[in-house]
Amino acid sequence: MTVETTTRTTCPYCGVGCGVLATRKADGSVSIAGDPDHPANFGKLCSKGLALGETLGTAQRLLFPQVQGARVGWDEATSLVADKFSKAIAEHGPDSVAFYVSGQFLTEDYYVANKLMKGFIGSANIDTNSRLCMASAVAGHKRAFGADIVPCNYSDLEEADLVVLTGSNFAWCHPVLFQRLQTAREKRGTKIVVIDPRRTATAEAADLHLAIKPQSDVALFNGLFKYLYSRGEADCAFVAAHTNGLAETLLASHGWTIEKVANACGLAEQEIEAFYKLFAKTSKAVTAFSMGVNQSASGTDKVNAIINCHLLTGRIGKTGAGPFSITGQPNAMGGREVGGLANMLAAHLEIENADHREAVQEFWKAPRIAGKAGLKAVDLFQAVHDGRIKALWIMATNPAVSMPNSSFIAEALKKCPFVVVSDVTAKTETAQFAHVLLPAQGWGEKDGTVTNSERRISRQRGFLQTAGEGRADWRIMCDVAKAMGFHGFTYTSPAEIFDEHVRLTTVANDGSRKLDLGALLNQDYETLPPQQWGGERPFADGKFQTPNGKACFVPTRHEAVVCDGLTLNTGRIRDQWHTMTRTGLVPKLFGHRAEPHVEISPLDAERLGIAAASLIEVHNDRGKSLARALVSDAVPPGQVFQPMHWSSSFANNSGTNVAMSQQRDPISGQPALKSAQVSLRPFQAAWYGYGISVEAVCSKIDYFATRPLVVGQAFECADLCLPINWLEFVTAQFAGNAIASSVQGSNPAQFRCLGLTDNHLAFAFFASDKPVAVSRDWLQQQLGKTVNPLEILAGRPLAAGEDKGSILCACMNVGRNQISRFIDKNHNASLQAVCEATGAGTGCGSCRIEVQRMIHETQRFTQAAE
Ligand SMILES: Nc1nc2c(c(=O)[nH]1)N[C@H]1C(S)=C(S)[C@@H](COP(=O)(O)OP(=O)(O)OC[C@H]3O[C@@H](n4cnc5c(=O)[nH]c(N)nc54)[C@H](O)[C@@H]3O)O[C@H]1N2
Ligand SMILES: Nc1nc2c(c(=O)[nH]1)N[C@H]1C(S)=C(S)[C@@H](COP(=O)(O)OP(=O)(O)OC[C@H]3O[C@@H](n4cnc5c(=O)[nH]c(N)nc54)[C@H](O)[C@@H]3O)O[C@H]1N2
Ligand code: SF4
Ligand SMILES: [Mo]
Repeated sequence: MTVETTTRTTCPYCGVGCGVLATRKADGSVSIAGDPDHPANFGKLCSKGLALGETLGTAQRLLFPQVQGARVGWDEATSLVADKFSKAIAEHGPDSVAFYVSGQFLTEDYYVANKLMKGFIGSANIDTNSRLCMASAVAGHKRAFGADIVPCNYSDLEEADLVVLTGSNFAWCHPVLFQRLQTAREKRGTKIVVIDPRRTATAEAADLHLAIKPQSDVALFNGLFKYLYSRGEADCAFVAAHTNGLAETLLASHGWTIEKVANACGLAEQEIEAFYKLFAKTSKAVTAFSMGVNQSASGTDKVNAIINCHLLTGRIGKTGAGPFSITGQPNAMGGREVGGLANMLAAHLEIENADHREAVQEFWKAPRIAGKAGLKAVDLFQAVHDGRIKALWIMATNPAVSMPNSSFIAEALKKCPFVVVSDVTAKTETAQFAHVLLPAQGWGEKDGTVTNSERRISRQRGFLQTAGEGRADWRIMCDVAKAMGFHGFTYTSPAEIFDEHVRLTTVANDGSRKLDLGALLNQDYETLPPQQWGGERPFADGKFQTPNGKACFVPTRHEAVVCDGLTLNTGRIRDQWHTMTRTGLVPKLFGHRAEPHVEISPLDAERLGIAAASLIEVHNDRGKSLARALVSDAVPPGQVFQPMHWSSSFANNSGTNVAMSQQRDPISGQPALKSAQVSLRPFQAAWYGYGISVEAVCSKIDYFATRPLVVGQAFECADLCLPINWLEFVTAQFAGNAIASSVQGSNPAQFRCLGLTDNHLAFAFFASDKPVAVSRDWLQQQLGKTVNPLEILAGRPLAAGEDKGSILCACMNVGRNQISRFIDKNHNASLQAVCEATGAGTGCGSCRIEVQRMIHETQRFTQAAE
């Protein structure tokens, strides 16, 4: 290829759904930029989106179909899968098989999976990781609006005067949208309230942060409801014309005085009152929510408690106002449109409704149609464990890491007679249990559509040649369906599938369903521009999708949660995506957080004898994991926070979900992934280690966390036992290369060594009885270079000023030391000045909050010193 080609596509990560321009250079490399014309991001991208070009290598890819680890051809793999599924169905009935799919599927993949399971196999045993993500929002929307419809769009965040972010770390998880909000706020003075038990980066940017007790959201919003009503803030005309059921909900909120709310939420009455007052007086108010709301045993009630307040004040369907569920995955919304969850049918038609079933069956010309809801994720894996599921097909998700109680999931997968996994890599925990592994096309190769948080459908377009024999997920399923003898899967392109999906949304739709994509019918799929369904605000006309067209208030119950031990809260960090199969390939995305960690309050750390940067064992009766202690007052005493990302692919004995329980919301079936009861104890490491190596290293010691470098890898490690002989230990465990130089300290845990290949640094290893203190960023840059061995063994540059420190700004590669050196010299520098001088925060901007914190801390320190 000699010319550069630029393709307009969409980011495969979060639900913001940013438009991406991917340019294939003449040398085959790919450069990534934000699409200035995409209405989600107008040219911006976050650290993860900007690093997409570095995830396209094929070294980690699954290239060929495999059966029991051996390469086979597609025909053999396809007929084996078809046979096993057909046999299970013939012997044990359609409910003995299941699909577990993903919000990272394209709409076309999702449509085919759902059609195959519900219309042709005749079971509704298809569930998805969206059960762990959006199920409570879906259930809440259905109860309130009669259908799963998101009332807002992104510009509402910019046009609101108050944005309440609850259960959402917006700054890290939806960074481009957060930047849009911040930019609007600079002009408009938007007030931001953050409701989160932790002081997140988002909370630091807020005007008011309510650090509520975990799981007390329903109390807070029931109290708000009562406050609004009793202060005469209800929009009586709206309530009368457009809602049902006020009386019951009023009754349910009756007892929620500010005092009682303060007690339930563990906050001061003044804080609650400040929030309520602000909400009461600001008619342009958006309440945006995500996993802190949805992933809860009371998730659906939390959603409705929020919606109730918006209905009461008529703040819905209007510019700058509404309850706004923010989706997680790139196509969480598209999956809901095609009905790809166990309790849905298709195109917002209901599985419980016989007319709907008949309409869909007729449209599909399907031999049968699932007559009842299927198993939801947690129940589905329970059924796998019980032996009720004989054949399971997992696509585009890694449940062995992301489902709660992961040891139980591993057991279930191990027991299952037939497991098929479709993925872009074989290096996932789930893939280890597969009888058949099918290589899927990855981002950049595949083609289709996704729908973002504001109901905007965008095209993802391929611009790369497919690695190995990878195939589109829809095509893999169609081939299996055909081999099972089903008609109706003869598509030759995603455009045909999309067209069928679009037509299904118009079936039996006389305007009764707002999900009507009819307008897209005559548009060219290849050039389809991003567009929203349901209009900017689907409820602008005040008509909801309930039988009488009115929205429903839903009485909600606060259940106090008692926890004797510590509450384990879990979630995301800024620069990693889920189980790290893609972001984990990019060295710079480890600059922000390098290894599994647990945030713990200084008080609990002291009480439990946990030193900063030491290792902790997080445990309960389901299992245990190891992680680095990040002592921080961002988490209140009694709570700890562990990111969900790490698994045994990146660190021995890590994995947050070993501790999580199967507890779930009774209505949505969504697991309570934000709260488990755990205990912590110090890991009694006899030594801690840090190393870098050009060659791959893997070790079986207790704790070993690795991350990629541009060349080679870096690792952190620790063990309960001291090696008898360090030289032998290092040679055996870490590197094939001979050790060129070493230093043994007086303390038996102290040891440093390095290895050279042709005079270039091949590896270096440092051990100590305390967490190793060396200049990691500098050392990592020395790998593969000609070095001064003394300098390497010292662990830091002998000349001052060369050490960047850990990377704070992943986009511009700016380290903490660089920033603090500038702040030290320029005490009164503004955030803008620091960013301009150092380059930090001038990419996606999501580290600006942390730069601001560094400035504040220096100023505080200087003031105290003065
Ligand atoms: N960087 C990054 N971004 C992502 C992803 C990623 O993996 N990495 N994943 C995407 C996906 S799929 C999703 S679902 C979204 C998730 O996006 P978010 O929901 O914003 O992220 P989380 O970190 O899961 O959880 C949000 C917050 O809920 C808080 N929380 C915990 N318990 C409670 C509670 O009882 N009440 C309240 N009010 N808050 C509580 C937690 O402290 C946490 O800060 O992010 C998307 N974006
Ligand atoms: N403790 C805890 N657990 C959680 C959460 C939490 O907050 N706390 N959050 C939950 C939420 S909201 C979510 S969304 C889930 C996410 O959890 P998962 O969906 O399990 O996480 P991913 O790592 O995104 O898994 C996607 C998989 O699909 C593969 N893949 C990528 N592209 C393609 C493709 O085109 N085709 C195919 N076939 N495969 C592909 C990737 O390599 C990867 O293995 O985790 C949930 N688990
Ligand atoms: S905010 Fe970041 S992760 Fe989300 S879609 Fe945009 S670039 Fe991708
Ligand atoms: Mo999610």
